Amino acid sequence: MLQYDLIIKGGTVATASDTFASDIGVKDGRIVALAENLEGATQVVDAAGKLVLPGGIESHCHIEQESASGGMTADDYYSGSVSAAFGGNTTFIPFAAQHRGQTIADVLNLYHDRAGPKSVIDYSYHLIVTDPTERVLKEELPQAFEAGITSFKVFMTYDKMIVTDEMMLDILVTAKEHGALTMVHAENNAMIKWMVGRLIERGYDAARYHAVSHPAAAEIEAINRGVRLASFVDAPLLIVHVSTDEGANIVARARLEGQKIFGETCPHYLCLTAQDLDRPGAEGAKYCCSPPLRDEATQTALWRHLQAGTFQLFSSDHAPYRFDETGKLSNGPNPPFNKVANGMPGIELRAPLLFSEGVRKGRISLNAFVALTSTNAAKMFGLHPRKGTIAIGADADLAIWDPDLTRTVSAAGMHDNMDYTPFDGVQLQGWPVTMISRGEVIVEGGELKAKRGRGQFLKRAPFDATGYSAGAAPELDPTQNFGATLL
Ligand code: DUC
Ligand code: ZN
Ligand code: ZN
Repeated sequence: MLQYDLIIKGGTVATASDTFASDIGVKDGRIVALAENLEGATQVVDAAGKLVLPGGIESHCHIEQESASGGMTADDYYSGSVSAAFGGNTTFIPFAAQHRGQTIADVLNLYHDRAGPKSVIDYSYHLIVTDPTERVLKEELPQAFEAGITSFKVFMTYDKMIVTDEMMLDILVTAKEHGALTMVHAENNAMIKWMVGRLIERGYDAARYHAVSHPAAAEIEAINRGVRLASFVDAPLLIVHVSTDEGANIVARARLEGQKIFGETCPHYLCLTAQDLDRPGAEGAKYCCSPPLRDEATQTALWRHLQAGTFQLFSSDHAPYRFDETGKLSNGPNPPFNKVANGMPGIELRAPLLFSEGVRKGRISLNAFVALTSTNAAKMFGLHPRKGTIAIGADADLAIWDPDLTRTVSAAGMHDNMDYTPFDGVQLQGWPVTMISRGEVIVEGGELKAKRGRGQFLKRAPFDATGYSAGAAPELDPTQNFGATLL
């Protein structure tokens, strides 16, 4: 009998810490051998001259999700997962969004029905919590955590989603008690509304004013407040889609103080600027996302923060709305910027952009690339060591990259359900060419080999807060507050 189901032969293996020449032996979907010259498999994949990396984990994307105003993303769990797979990913964690009045159980049932029959890669969800009632906090969220959904996002902006500071404190403490991780969209609602009001009233309604209406100061204020609130109660908090230098500085300082504060940034903040919004007609709408695109000085600063370790995660924030009446133009062919759906596609380009702009241009190491696109997400979201690494016992989730393959990005070359890509015409060097999920080849030779619905729901472990030394504020510490037990 042959010892292995699959051998990946002759590649250069890289993890978040090491790079070495090795074959990989796979049995029953898991890695069982790392050695030179393995023999004896039903199937052999030749990886000579290629890099063999842990499959990417895309931990921030919007798939088959209704926005608060009712619009549906263009990708469902089939097209979204296929596009993710072609972009080097074997796992993704989209959002399951609660709309006010919905129970968490109803939300999860809805998303299980959406994902289960369609996803070609393994998946979980982060909840989006917009209605943190007593029942949600005391019963419904703990049940979701128990079921392995151990992270959720809240919003400090948008009237239909915003949570107050008081609610944030309740939410953060609930998450901390149950080993869950809170994620936050940090922008100051009042500053944005005030800016939008003035701009529209004075006739500045073109897409380029979207960036003006979401000032850097609004993000900085909210990141600062979010970090203060989380640190006050000693709860973990992940600031998603950080788009400003000062916002990143706040994250970095909090981490230096030992706070459980984490940061994420996205390809568009490194590769595009607000100038991209300034296009003829309605074209600029393609580049409306929140937080908005900034400037070149910010790009440089965000690269520096990626290099310095401020950001643990590099995510696409894939939020696909087509450039037609189903998406960006749902409020007419020339909509004012405040009536344009927020978000851009990018799930297939997240890793290739970071590889080409980061690894190939010498800005980050190959191992940092693996950490930012896979390992750190596995650790933060309770999937490690099953996912996010190449080690004995881990799932055989592997991305075989051709580091020299050069391609020019086009919408037609993507596998999502979109009609544009904001990165059109960009030349990238280094692409994933073969994708393996639990030992099964799912992408090869430019073709999808995976069956619809083969992806599995992943029950995730609680958040691991080991190694963060700060405690709650003295006023919450019974040894310093005259004995009051408040947490
Ligand atoms: N936040 C996101 O994370 N994605 C799209 C829009 C938004 O507000
Ligand atoms: Zn957001
Ligand atoms: Zn998002």
